[in-house]
Amino acid sequence: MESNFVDYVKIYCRSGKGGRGSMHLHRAKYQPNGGPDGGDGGRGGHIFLRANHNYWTLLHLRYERHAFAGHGGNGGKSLLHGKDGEDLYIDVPCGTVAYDAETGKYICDVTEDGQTVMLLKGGRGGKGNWHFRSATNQAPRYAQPGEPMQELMVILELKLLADVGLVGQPNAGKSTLLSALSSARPKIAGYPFTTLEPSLGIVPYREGKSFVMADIPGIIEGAAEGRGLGLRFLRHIERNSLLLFMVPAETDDIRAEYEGLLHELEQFNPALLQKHRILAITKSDLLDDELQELLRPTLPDDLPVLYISAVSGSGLQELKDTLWRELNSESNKLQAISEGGSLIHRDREAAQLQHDFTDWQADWEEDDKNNEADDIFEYDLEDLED
Ligand SMILES: Nc1nc2c(ncn2[C@@H]2O[C@H](COP(=O)(O)OP(=O)(O)OP(=O)(O)O)[C@@H](O)[C@H]2O)c(=O)[nH]1
Ligand SMILES: [Mg+2]
Repeated sequence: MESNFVDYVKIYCRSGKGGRGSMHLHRAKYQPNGGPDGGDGGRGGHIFLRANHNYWTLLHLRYERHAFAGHGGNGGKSLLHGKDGEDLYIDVPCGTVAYDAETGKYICDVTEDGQTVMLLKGGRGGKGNWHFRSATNQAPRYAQPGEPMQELMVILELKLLADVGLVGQPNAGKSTLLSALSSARPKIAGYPFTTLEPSLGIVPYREGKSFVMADIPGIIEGAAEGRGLGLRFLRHIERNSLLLFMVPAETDDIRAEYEGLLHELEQFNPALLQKHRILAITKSDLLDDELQELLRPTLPDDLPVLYISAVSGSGLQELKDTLWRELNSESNKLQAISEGGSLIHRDREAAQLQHDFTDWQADWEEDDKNNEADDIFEYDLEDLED
């Protein structure tokens, strides 16, 4: 089955080239040397990345291998200005990050609906010969070519923007909790790896307030090295400001399981350990009160720990109160501001890029062949400086 959750695409982008300036000389019946009247070329189209809250994934771009902006039109006689090339907007969900596919370098990200960032600038149009008339040369027979187009292989990667990320082994009850607290309906079942792709839910809180919770696939030992569903989804919790760890009540050694999860996160990105954490002991309906008290002293004591049951509903209000309090604590907000940059701006691993590189190379070459034909004039960039 093909997944609808697409959080990674690669697109070959090309801005438009600038239109050529015209070198037309005006001729009319009684004006044999009417002078230069060649107009300027239009500018080539830009390529923009734009956040659009109507999209939740990059699915709509899955088969979009190319993004070409329009070329600028050539200038014409009678000072006719060439038409500007059409700009192109790549619409993406909020939380999309763009990387240069060749170097892995971070380019930009868009987070707010409508936020627009230029990925590639269109070439400027060349000036027509009219600009070059002078006392010594009243009929210049040259004009500028337009600036060339620019190209870029871009990787777009979605990082979900949720306030709370659920972290737990498969079967911990993450999806059950999300469906108990929000109107999201992720699949729930009594076997590991029920959840194969992240989903988001909006959790209503008191007085019309709400926060966003992300259910991601279960994390197992070795996830950071790619075991299970691994690495691929861990990046989605890089942007959550709060992590809710979940360990089922029937686990033999709750503390060890919690520490194992911490370890996987640390392997993936040590900065994740800076985030505020809460531990929920799930399925607590399986333990009576007495047993819960008995277990207390063995639980980790450096973070808030709560017993919850998504099935009976016990502890859920207290959980929401705690999540809300932590989300709004001053230290959490300050931290979000100070570290926000370093987490999301990490460049991508060169090794992975190399692997990715080969499958689009063929495409790109093919494309080049098709487009060479109309690039016949030469550019002199120095001429183009304003
Ligand atoms: N008794 C009890 N069972 C629960 C509770 N929450 C979840 N379960 C059961 O635990 C099993 C796993 O629940 P899921 O919510 O699918 O677990 P998950 O963490 O999303 O699992 P993966 O998606 O595989 O990572 C299901 O059979 C649920 O019915 C609870 O509070 N009490
Ligand atoms: Mg699940």
